[in-house]
Amino acid sequence: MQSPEGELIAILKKNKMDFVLTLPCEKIRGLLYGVQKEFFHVPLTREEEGVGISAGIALAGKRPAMFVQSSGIGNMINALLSLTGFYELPLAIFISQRGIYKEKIAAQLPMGRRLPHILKGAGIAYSTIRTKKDFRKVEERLPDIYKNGRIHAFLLSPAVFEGVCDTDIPELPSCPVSGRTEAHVARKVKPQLTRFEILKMIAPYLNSKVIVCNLGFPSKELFSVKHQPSNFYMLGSMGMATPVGLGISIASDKEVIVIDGDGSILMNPGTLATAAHFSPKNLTIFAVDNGSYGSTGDQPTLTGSCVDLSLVAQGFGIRDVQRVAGKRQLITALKKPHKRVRFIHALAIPRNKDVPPITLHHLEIKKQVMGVLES
Ligand SMILES: Cc1ncc(C[n+]2csc(CCOP(=O)(O)OP(=O)(O)O)c2C)c(N)n1
Repeated sequence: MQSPEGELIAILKKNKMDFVLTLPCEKIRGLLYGVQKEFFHVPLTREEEGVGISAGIALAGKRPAMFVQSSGIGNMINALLSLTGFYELPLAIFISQRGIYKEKIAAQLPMGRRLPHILKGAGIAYSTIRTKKDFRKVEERLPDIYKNGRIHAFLLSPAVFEGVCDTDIPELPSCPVSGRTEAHVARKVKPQLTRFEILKMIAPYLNSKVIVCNLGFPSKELFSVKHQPSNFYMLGSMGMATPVGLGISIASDKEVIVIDGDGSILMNPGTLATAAHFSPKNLTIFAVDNGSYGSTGDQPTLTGSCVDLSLVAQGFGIRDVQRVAGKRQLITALKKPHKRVRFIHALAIPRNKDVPPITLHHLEIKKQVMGVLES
């Protein structure tokens, strides 16, 4: 019997799909792996970017399809309406709809559950895919999308792909460490530690500082390594850790450390310019660069190949940039006094630690952090 991934891919092939553009969700990681192998793959840094690239692909007469998480639709709406819809360009969007089936992450509920209403309000047609039988809706709709220049969203329930990924899908390629930029090699800074190991090592230096931590495994790992009332765990909102930390640092005197990730920084790099502009001396951006979207299954990000986050931070105007990897370098960097915003680029190897979920309610997290900020 064919896997659901295989069935869906067969339909896409039959309909002569040319390009797939992806930003991962762990609920469809098997499907992502499959489409990547079968079609020309464009890995995205932000979902909105994919709408633009798809428009270009469609203008060139080819057939694009995007694979994203429901949260990513929030990053796409303007471009979908003012570009794809406005110019009547075709786009099939396959959305991993969170918040509707065995959801463990509460922050996925607001966007995931409202998604049909949001699409309706935006005038974007959609079909719900609850079981494999619903794939016939994909078969029915695809010809119209590409023939008549329409946008159509397919809302994929995690139930459809439940359980199959782990058995059927070969290992995802891990971060191509050897492909890291020459600058890394020249400075002999090679990743040695996982994110979890790094967090354990820096934990004593986080004491009583305000910590804003990246979503997913980074927050869960920090919670298990060192919980303190001044930790603000991002439970959703990819790309927003650094902006939140910047906001706190310009509105208070407290020392703030943002623990961010390469995928999240690539999703919203412009905020580094704003940080450089204000250059708060109480702000540290600690970028754990494991060359992958760790929380969704270690799909490689482009820092594993062409992007050097140290140079990115410098290019956006941050003057205090340090690239570190081993324990001694990590600690020295954190202990060093700083007079302006600093960017500590911590190279890491991929992999998550199997840690329990965060047991605090999100409003409790807020209350604890606000309590510290008021004091
Ligand atoms: C807008 C949006 N798109 C996609 C996701 C799914 N997602 C959650 S965490 C994550 C990976 C984050 O990667 P990175 O910032 O590099 O941190 P890492 O887990 O590797 O430490 C992704 C893609 C999301 N939550 N929101």
